[in-house]
Amino acid sequence: MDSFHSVLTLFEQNQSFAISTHVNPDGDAIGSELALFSVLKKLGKNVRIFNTDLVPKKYQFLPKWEAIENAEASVNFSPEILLVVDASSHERIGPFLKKCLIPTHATVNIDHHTTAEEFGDYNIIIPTASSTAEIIYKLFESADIEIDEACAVCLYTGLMFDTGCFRYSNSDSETHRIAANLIECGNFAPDEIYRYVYEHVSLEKIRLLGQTLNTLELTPDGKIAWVLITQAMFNETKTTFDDVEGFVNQIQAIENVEVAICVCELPDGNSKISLRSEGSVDVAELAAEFNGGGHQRASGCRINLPYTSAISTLVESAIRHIKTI
Ligand SMILES: [Mn+2]
Repeated sequence: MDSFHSVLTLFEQNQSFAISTHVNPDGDAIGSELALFSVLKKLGKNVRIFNTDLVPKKYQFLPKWEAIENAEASVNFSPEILLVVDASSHERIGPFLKKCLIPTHATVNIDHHTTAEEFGDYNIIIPTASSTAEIIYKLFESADIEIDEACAVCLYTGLMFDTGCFRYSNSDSETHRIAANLIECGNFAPDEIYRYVYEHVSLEKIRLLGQTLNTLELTPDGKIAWVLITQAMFNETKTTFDDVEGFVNQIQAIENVEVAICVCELPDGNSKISLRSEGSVDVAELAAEFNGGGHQRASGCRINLPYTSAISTLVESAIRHIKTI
């Protein structure tokens, strides 16, 4: 690929690099940053990583995670090259970094989101790739760059996270082949990585999940299921909106459920919605009715209504979508 070649040439011809990613970084974001970091370090480059948000606890097993610095630390660093990974848009690295982290030579944007903007001087955007980690793997592979153990662990974590542990439809034979190669290069046990990422759930979150499941309701035919999380539930369990991650998938997993809806009461009394579909209903279309967006099987929107009205409006809409299939 031409864009691979241009970016590899930048690696050769420049000495100082900064790396960043989106706010609230996930496994793919952090794994991709650290994989680039380890390879550039090995090439003898001056390289630093700056993120708006801290590394979540569950990713604090990744090799060299401590190297990730906060946004303010970037003020006296003027890199030749800025590498932005998995971000969708320049804004998503956070306002401070967008304003202050300016490379003297070029910005490189590496991403796999279908909505990714071409904000870089160089853009490697591959929407068919499962993850940014997969793109970085292919970038290294194309130049015969050695993927050492640290790099392999980071890329595997990105791949695993963005494919939902190889459960989503973005996971195919190629994703599995890459995963197998990474396991061989990295000499690690995949189950150990799984445990780090998914089995460090806080007790508070489990209590919130318990309360959330108590609110479960279904349409009489069992095809639409929804749960509700109120501000009172957050307060009582000492949790925040971040802890809701993954709940809607549990509802989607119920037998016969075609559309799963998770409604969250916002501090201002309005509602934030996550939607999942097993495939028959396009929940991106459903979300679009409320100015939201996403993918066919996973989407979200905000509805400026209290949760009771938001739920009835959404369920009615979902019923219409199921009828038109
Ligand atoms: Mn990603």
